[in-house]
Amino acid sequence: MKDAAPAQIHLRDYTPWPWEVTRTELTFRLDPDATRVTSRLSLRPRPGAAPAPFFLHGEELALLSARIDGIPVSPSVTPEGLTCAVPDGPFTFEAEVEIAPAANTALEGLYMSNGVYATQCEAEGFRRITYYPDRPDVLAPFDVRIESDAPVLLSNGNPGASGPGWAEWHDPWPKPAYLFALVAGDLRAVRDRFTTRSGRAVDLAIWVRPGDEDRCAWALESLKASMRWDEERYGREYDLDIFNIVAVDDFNAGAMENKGLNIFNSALVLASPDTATDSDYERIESVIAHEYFHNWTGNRVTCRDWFQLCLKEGLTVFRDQEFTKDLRSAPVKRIEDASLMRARQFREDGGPLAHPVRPESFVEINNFYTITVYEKGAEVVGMLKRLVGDDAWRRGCDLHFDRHDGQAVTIEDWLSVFEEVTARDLAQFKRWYSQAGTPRVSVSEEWDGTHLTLTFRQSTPPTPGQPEKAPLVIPFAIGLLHPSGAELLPTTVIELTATTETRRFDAAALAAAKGLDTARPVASLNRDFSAPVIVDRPRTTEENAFLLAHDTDPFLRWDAGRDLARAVLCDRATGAAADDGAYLDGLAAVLEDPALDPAFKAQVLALPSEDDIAQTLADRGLPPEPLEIRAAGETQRDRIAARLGDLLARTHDASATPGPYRPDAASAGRRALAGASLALLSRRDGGALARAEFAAAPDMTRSLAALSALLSVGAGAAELAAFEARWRHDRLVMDKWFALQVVRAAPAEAAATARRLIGHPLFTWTTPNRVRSVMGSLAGNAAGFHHPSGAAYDLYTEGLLTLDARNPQTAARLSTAFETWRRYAPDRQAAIRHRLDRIAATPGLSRDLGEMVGRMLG
Ligand code: 0A1
Ligand code: ZN
Repeated sequence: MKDAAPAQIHLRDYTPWPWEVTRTELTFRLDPDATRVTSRLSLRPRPGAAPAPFFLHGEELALLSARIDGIPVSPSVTPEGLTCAVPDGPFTFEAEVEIAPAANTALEGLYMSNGVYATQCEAEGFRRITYYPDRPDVLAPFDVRIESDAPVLLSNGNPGASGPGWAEWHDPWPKPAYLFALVAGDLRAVRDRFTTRSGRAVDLAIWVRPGDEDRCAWALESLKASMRWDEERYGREYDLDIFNIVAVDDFNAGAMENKGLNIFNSALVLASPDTATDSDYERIESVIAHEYFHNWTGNRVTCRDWFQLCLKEGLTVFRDQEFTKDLRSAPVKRIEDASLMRARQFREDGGPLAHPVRPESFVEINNFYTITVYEKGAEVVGMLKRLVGDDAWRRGCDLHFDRHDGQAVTIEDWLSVFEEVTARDLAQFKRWYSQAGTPRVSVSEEWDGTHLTLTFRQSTPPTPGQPEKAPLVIPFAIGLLHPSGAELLPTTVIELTATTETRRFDAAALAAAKGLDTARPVASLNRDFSAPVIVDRPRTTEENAFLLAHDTDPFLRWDAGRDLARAVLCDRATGAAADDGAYLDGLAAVLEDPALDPAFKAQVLALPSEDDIAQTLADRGLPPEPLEIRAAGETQRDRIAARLGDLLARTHDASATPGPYRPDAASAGRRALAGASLALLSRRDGGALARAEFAAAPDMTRSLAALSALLSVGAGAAELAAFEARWRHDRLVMDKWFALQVVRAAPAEAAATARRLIGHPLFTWTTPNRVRSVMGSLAGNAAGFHHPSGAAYDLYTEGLLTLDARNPQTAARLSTAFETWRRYAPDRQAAIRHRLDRIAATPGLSRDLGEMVGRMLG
């Protein structure tokens, strides 16, 4: 267990470490219960450093011996690390420690997953391997020797000498300890080769458990595509002779960019048409790219301290988003990213866990690998690119890489290269990094018969610790449309900098130039989701219908359709009269339009999430009632099926993808549309078509779509059993089986379903994917999670506590299910508060979960 009263760490307290590590040599003698790690650090004082005690981080280590310059010493040891007296000049520090990887269920440091040794050192896991200055601004070249009878022994960098039972690795690129990795076990490689554009031959290998070799082809293709893309788009080449990726089943996150040895959650590597869905394929492609891109944005240029996390994460997410846009459909990807921001980041930004993209304090850094740091961080990078333009963007990135290669830097360093390249002052823009909360841009319009005047007013609500907000630089893309549907003003980016700004457009002249009559135009606001803000300019049903039919910006078309759906669902959920005529007409027109991409149609066909409706109601001061929201969605789906049934049937049939499964975006889009149509059609036929499709499903995408459609109409018991019988042996497919039942359970049955699955022989608290498939899915079933019986709250609370004793990081992440508690009516607030209080009062709570619950209650 961690500290009882842990301290806050503040950005303002940063000081550099007084020493430099010129070389790190490590030897591992692996054993599940008693691994011996010997370390030899070559150190010298950092020039100009003030005298300070020599402290090395270390947690849960048994120190066996320590030596300075070869002479035994007895450091003073605390649960956080060791301190000892050291010489004034250069010296070596050696230590031998013992650790127990098999007992490590927290999955931080060195642990075991199905008999394979693996590491996870970001953010502060290396200190569970040996004593070290475990901070990202201490960089060193690493030499590693592994002794073990495991057949495969891997670490970072290039391979050195090896023999039976041992192997050596040398990483020439200085790196912080968080990028260290070691893997050992019975693994098989699927290999390929990549030649960089300057001619370096790189051996690529994906290491998996025996039997999984035939599920690596997609990950390898994605890796090669990423390597090529980074050369073409950013001029960045790979810099070692070898690039290894290892898939492990037990992993707290998605994947990790350790230098030359990426370690992945197996769910983000392994794919075959039989076992993985189209979304899995897309995710794998983007996460492989994300980790690969970190080689430059994160590894070659790293972060000075953990407050700068967005420096590597925001930028790398932005780069992986660009990669997906280039390989797939840019508008569809933009809609996905904007939906994620609105669904998850706006929710975080509007609740008790809100924090800036660059936080200013933390108790446990693992709690800040958030949607805000990653996704809002990427949006901030995207806004920067939009503001400086493509050309300056590339020159700025080049300068960043040239200037800071091998360094650990800050957001100030990052912004200053763009200031230099553009001669533009980015001081105000920097507020995006320091101010939490989702900005609102309210837009009012004035029409005088010839001119349209738009007035923009920006504000950012108070967030924890930040009562007052200053205006931001907001690149706000707009367009104007003539009532005939013609575009009068093509996409134009307005830079909003003051609290209130006004722009006047000569609509008469714009119309005349196109040979059109003068008429009041319709404004299309925040095109392409150009800024991560809430636009406060309620659109009428007519305006939404018009934009859905005519806007040239695909994001706005989708957004207008979403607004129509949201209005209908909010009315239904609050018992108001709902008129869905315009919405249904708009849907029909989209489905009938042969020019539209099927993937886009599938996005338009999806209803807003229950959480979206809950938040919309809460914003209007109406406490949301999750059961009513569920009922509103069910009614609406029935109505869509009744009204558009024939069209949906035609859409479904026309979206067939005959022939062998291909994971490309066009095929996946057709399957997405077929699946969305099937779900709605099942409401008319009681699941008959879905049952037939399930029986004949040629791949996992269609099998799961059919099963999901069946479960959502209360059918599918036989199919669930058949699915289990077929896939029992396959952990990744079984995660889908666990998750789907909980997500699709009726509200009154969700908690009982989850409880039953926790009792299933294949359930385990030690594999995060499995825990998330039940617990995460329960939180995702909003009407089930918030059922008035409180059964889900109880189960979830028990689950968090059970998990916390084994894996604090994953428990802390799952606890965010409660972050919205203040949006509900008083009785439900009290019910959730009671559970949060119970968690907070639990003796021995981890620092991770303790901090989260404290902030949520705070
Ligand atoms: N840097 C990784 C994410 C990551 C972060 C923390 C982890 O364990 C605590 C694991 C992975 C990425 O952005 O992909
Ligand atoms: Zn990352």
